[in-house]
Amino acid sequence: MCGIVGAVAQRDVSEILVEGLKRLEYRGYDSAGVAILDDEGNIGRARRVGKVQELDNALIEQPISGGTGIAHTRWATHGEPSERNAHPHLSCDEIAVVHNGIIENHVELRERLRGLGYVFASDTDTEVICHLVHHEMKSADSLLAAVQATVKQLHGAYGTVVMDKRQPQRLVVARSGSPLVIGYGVGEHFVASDQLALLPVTRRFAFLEEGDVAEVTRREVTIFDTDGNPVEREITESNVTHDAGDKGQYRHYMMKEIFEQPAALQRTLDGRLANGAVLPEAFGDNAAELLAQVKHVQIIACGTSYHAGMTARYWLEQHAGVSCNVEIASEFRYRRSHVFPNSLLVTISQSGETADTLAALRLAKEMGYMASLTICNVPGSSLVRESDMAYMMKAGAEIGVASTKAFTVQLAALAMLTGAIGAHNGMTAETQAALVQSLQMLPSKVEQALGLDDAIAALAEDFADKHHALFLGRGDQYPIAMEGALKLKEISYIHAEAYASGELKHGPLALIDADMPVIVVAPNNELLEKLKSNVEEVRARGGLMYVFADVDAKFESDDTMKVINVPHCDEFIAPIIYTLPLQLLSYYVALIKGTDVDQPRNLAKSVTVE
Ligand code: HGA
Repeated sequence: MCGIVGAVAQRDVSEILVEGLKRLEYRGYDSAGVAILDDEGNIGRARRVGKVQELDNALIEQPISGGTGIAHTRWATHGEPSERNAHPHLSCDEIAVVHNGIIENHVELRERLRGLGYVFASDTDTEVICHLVHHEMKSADSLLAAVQATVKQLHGAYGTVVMDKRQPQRLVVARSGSPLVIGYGVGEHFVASDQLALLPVTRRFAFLEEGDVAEVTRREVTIFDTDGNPVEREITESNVTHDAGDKGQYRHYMMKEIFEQPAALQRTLDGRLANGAVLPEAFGDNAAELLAQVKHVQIIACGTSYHAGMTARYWLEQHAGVSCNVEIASEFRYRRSHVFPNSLLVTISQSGETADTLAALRLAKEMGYMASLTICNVPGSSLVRESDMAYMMKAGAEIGVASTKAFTVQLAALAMLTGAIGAHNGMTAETQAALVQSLQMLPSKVEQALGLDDAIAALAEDFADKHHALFLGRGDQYPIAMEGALKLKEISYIHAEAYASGELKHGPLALIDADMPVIVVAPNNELLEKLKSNVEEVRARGGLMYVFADVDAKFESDDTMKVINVPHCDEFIAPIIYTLPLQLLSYYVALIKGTDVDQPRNLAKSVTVE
């Protein structure tokens, strides 16, 4: 999603800005731009639709240099992706602004500003910030004061950086709903929407909190809270690594990340299982005491993380003896819901900045949940900072927009949560030990499942000319079917839907014909016979099936069905194992279709807008 980079230095900052944008590219965006204040006090601006490389080429042809600058990758929410809508936006060639988020009262502000004589050059909501700051500068005694007055008038979400040519060598930044981090250098300072953008120039960061406004100059960073009081925000030394530059032997990050899963799972399990039990400390220092009191779990997430939560509902209710609800964050936050006694709120988000999930957490905190836990891959992210407990996934940076390794690591974390909560709700020591043993086998089982690579690459050919696909699963494999369908949609643009296969006869069976491939996930579990009946329902209507099945499930390939045998595994970890062939299938189909696998159209990685 949108990326922001800013710098105030003695040296030319153009390269720092462009390199920063490149590091945020994986999030998905449609255009990029930069504005730099040169030594003569003029703002030079370049904007391009498409990749940051286009912007880079433009800057090579016509360099813009100077010591203060801001840059942006835009994922359009208001106004089509075009050069005129790309950030930075200017007001009267004096103020430049970049912004992540959505200004909800932009229509009303736009009208007011038009009345004041401002002419709008774009269709974005962002441009109102720019003119509003310009207008406030007429009565304010500093850029800081003008921005403070401006943000009071904004409704919605923003992470914004403002530059004024009349007040050189400074940036003013403000955060409400979209993350911003300040990077501390020696005699120079930086800002960004994600620390990854600034790793080449510094490792010392302070994360702005909600409502903060900060003035950043070469020598000083001064931060003010919502009420305008000066505040200190802790400066931490980051040990985050950025491996985005290296795809290794792989053609795409997505493939690299699919094959990283054994290592990512091993990392997430290391040190968190001992003596046949899950160590509650995996969820935070204070987790042992809190998890012991849980009687109900409410999971909140979006997209792939939601599917991980759906799977966990089966596990928690079956093995941990607690009730569980799972809800999409954007629904939860706008609906009236009730809190059960001793309820644990669990949020799941790869980035820890998913706007809807973060808003749902904040809302839930006011609703009286016993405690909150986040399962998250990014240390220091908003969800981690604002939750009572945090499970750090340690999956490593995930660059591909379509989530792969983050999903299976989230599932491993939720399996551990099942053990940690179950231990206090009647899960026997034997069941706990069996769960731990299954988890310990995960990395090697995943490695084995990746051995299906060639077989699935061949299978993908069948999908190249298809426009629709149906995924079926039952029980804890139903969310896996949903995740398989989502992956196929995301990267190959084939319309795919998932159903709990018992639902077939209630509607989707009407869609079955030879042009609608049906993908079935069929481990050998207690629902196998039921699933086999559903398979027969499809066969009787001339459907073509692709069945991912345990050898012992005894499916055989014939004219209407291709069977791919998935390595045998314990039932508990089967949802994780069956995810892998579906990831590989969507990857190879996308490859054949020639789509942009790592940055699929219209999508963004870290969804920081509502
Ligand atoms: N609303 C602004 C910024 C969008 C954004 O933050 N995307 O991630 C625009 O449409 O330009």
